[in-house]
Amino acid sequence: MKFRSLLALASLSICTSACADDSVNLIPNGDFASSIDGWTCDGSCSWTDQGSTNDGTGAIDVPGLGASTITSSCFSIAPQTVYDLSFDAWANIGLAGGEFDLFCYGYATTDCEQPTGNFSYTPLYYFAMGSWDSAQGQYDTQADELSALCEVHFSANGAEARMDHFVFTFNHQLDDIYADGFEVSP
Ligand SMILES: [Ca+2]
Repeated sequence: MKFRSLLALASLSICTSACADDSVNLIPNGDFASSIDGWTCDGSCSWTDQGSTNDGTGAIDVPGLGASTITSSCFSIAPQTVYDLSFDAWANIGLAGGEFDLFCYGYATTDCEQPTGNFSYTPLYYFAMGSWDSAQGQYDTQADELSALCEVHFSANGAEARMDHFVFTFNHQLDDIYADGFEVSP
């Protein structure tokens, strides 16, 4: 078998194993299936059955003058990897607008105890007034990162706010084989 064919096979097998993980959402309870378990708030928050999708799952609900930050639990990530992330937000704020800023932070330990200083920032400027809006971003992990957590800092001008459908999924690895250009078919 020619060298190029072997390379193609090697790339295919890498894609097969990596692509199998594409749909795995790494954020624990990112869809608030039946509770806000795994999430913490810096003020009052609760579970609501009014989620962003019609899949029968709920959302995290923050009353006006409730929390201003919600934080996920810690989850495992792979070093040198690009992840896609997204989330949905809802508020009842009239014409004033609001802002939901998603931050995801990386840690060099498996338990989110040793921050690396690396993070991603995905802002959602909200003007939808009583309907769901969404934001998408990416997070590139460093060579020393093994865990992460995400949190939203938000300002909804004292109005009720909801967040739902947090997704953090594998996009691609930053390995040498990709840097060499073999991700492109010959
Ligand atoms: Ca949901």
